[in-house]
Amino acid sequence: MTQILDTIADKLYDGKHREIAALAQQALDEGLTAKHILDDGLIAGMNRVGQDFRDGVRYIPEVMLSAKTMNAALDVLRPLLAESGTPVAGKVVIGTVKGDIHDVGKKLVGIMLTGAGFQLIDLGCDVSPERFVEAIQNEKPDLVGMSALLTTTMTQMKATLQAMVAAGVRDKVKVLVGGAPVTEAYAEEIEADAYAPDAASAVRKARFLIGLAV
Ligand code: B1M
Repeated sequence: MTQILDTIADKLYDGKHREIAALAQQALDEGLTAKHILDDGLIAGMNRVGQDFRDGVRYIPEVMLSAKTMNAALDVLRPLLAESGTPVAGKVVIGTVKGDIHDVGKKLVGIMLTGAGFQLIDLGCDVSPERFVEAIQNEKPDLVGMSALLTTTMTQMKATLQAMVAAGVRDKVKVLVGGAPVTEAYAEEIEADAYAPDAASAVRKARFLIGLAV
């Protein structure tokens, strides 16, 4: 049963983006859940990539291929991760902050929010404070989600919150923050409304923030 998960983790590590969709499908056909495949195959493989990237054993082009592989697998798992009959819960604008191009975690949070019934406006990566403000003015969301993966870009969350205050839109939305270097303490410090460590808790926090049962 775990053989296929080990293979998925290895292929993710090796950046085999053309092979991963078939393997993800095979794992589903073998009866594994999308969450099991995500947590114990894909994310397990990505954690190894992260360690070797940090240690200088893995380089940017290889890591980009691993991210591409992750995205190809998410395309297969998306309908199952997002499966729900939930009526529209609220509208969310989400983006990775300025200077940061990591998009896998943000996408995953978006998939889970969509599955929980949220209408999602994904601004993509490298989103400036001005673009977040513009999206709040145009889309009138209930919630704004910011993702950051770098200690150097998480400061853009504070800059974005300040831009929201300056534009007079801060009190019109709830703000949820997350991403590997972000913590509960940092969220409190910058006066975000909530922090979530992973995609599943992002859904719980989002529901709580807009007053739905968790
Ligand atoms: Co980058 N990178 N990277 N990278 N990269 C990290 C983040 C790093 C930890 C690697 C390491 O050294 N071990 C390190 C950051 C160190 C630090 O600042 N503390 C790092 C670095 C240094 C860099 C560069 C600076 C390298 C360089 O150029 N010298 C550079 C920066 C580029 C930039 O953004 N300006 C860079 C580049 C890249 C690639 C382009 C090669 C590629 C990204 C491609 C892409 O995303 N399309 C990449 C990757 C893939 C990684 C690692 C290996 C994997 C990230 C990932 O996809 N994780 C990463 C190491 C690691 O995290 N293990 C690393 C899987 C994903 C499912 O998890 O994104 O954490 P994650 O999301 C989680 C939670 O964090 C949370 O939920 C998600 C699901 O559970 N979450 C939220 C995320 N957003 C949320 C929002 C929420 C709530 C929860 O609410 C709104």
